[in-house]
Amino acid sequence: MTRLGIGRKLINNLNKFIMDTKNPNEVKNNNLAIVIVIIIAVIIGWSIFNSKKKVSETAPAQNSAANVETSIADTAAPVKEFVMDSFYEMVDGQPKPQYSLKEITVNQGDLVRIKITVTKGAHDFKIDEYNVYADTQPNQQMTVEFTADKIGEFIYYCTKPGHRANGHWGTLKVLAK
Ligand SMILES: [Cu+2]
Repeated sequence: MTRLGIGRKLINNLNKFIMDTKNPNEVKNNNLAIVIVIIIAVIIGWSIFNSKKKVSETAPAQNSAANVETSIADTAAPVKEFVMDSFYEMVDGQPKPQYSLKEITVNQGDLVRIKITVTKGAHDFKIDEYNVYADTQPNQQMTVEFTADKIGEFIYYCTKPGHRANGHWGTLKVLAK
């Protein structure tokens, strides 16, 4: 806009100069001056047009890049990560298998990531409704991952004989958005 301002000022000054010149002998010179003014105006106008064109060419590219980032951020599901041990302990001479987390609460649509480490005994991990299963191996962290697309309460449990009945289970709560 400053270039436009300078251009206008220049044209105004030249016009003023032409108007102020009353001498008829200078009419031809005036005509020449008018032609020069027009040429200058065209050059300035052209350069402004080009500079605006450059801006309008680059601006949409930047906007679309920003839109892509936004849409990725909007669609990417929040990740809910949990870490738990899977083990048994002796209670009154009886083995009590269990997960260290008895309850997990997430929101519908969350990407749920559960890292499970078996620290004692032989166990696995299953959620029937989500078709999630991990044959967890002793002393190594194993990860299950799924999208919590179903609302409700679901049981995660160990399928080893007698384990679920003896307490090797927990509750996954998926809350509506
Ligand atoms: Cu178990």
